[in-house]
Amino acid sequence: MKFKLTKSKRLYKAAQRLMPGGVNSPVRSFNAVSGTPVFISRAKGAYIYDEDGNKYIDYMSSWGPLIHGHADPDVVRAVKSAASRGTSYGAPCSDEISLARFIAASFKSIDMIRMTSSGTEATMSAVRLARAHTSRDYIVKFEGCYHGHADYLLVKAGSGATTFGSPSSPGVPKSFTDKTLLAKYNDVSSVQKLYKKYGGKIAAIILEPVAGNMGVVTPEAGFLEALRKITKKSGSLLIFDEVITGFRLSPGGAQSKYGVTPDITCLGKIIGGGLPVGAFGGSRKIMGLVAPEGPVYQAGTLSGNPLAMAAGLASLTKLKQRGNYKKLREHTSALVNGLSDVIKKTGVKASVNSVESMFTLFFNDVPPTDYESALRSNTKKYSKFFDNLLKAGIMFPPSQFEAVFVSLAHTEKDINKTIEAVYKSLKTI
Ligand code: KE4
Repeated sequence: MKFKLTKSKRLYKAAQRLMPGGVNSPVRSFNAVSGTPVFISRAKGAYIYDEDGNKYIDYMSSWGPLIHGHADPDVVRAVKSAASRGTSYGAPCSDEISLARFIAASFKSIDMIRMTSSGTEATMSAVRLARAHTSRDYIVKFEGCYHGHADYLLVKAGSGATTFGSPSSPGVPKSFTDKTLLAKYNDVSSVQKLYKKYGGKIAAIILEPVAGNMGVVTPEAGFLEALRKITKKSGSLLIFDEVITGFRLSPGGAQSKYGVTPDITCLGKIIGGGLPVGAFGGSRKIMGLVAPEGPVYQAGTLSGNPLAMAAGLASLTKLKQRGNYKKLREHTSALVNGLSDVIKKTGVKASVNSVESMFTLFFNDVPPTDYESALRSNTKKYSKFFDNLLKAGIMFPPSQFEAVFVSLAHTEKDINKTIEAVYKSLKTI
């Protein structure tokens, strides 16, 4: 069947009249690649289907949450059952305790946790909490890391902020970002320089312990340990934004994989099983400052929503079953090894950064180690590559500066089909 996007094109036109860029989140607009976003009609397991009936092997996984794939039967059953008892109470429910208990048992840095409805709220609240705990105002973030769209974090931010060329967005008064200091990922000296100048005024360092939002960039040996040492010595806090890596890299996230314990952890995506969720957690001493126990105000109408709690619990409980992380690792390495082979075979200037079940294929002969090197990737080639794959029924993320996610629903057959499609796509570039 000839690949066509007639219905998506029509829907896109209607959407553009009602929503900025026709979408509710910029990266979905495909502006960075082919241009017409596909409108999805349904999804199941590793596959998504658009309104024109095209079927895709999905590696976006809704930007990370769907570690079991789409419409996982256990997650759907949990959501249906919760919904039959009401969709939101505006009052506490026992599933909030169950999910909080599950997460606290998985992350030794977390005694207490506050649920939110997005990763943005989680990181925004974590920074406020760190500032209150230390009575200091400055924060350090890394170029290329993305922590959601809170004003003072939209500075040289990755993900869509980079894709659409507004890493430091208009509409954010300079005074809001004056206290946001920028360092270079994997460059400890850039952090030391900031601490030399601002040391006693820095409340916290916030980072993605494995960056997913400049494409996948992994921490070099000693980098995370150095940040832990610097923050401890200066009385500032270390915040790990594990919205992507939490429960993806290991049952205890990046902090358990790399053996570095932060003071505050931000979570999202996987812990909500595909429903709106975020969370931030830490020691009793730090989290005890959060209202109503403490003075640091933080709130949310749908925080701890019973459906999101039920979906998250079902997803995490299932993920804990033996052999799942091993299966994710094996499938991802089969795919990544296959991609490296076809890159070599075609001679295309490209490289892959990968860790556990997330990776990025960069059109860059040197695997990026920071924002600067990631930005040297050839985004025009990525756009062509993405488009070829789309037409071959493979959905990679529609931007060079995002992560590809492998789920437990991807089969060996899917992996082999993907390698073949990448080979064909690279040959035409
Ligand atoms: P949300 O507010 O989008 O739930 O989470 C913000 C966030 C925080 N921290 C990290 C490490 C994140 O990756 C994100 C959001 N990720 C992007 C994609 N890389 C979400 C996709 C989108 O913006 O539509």
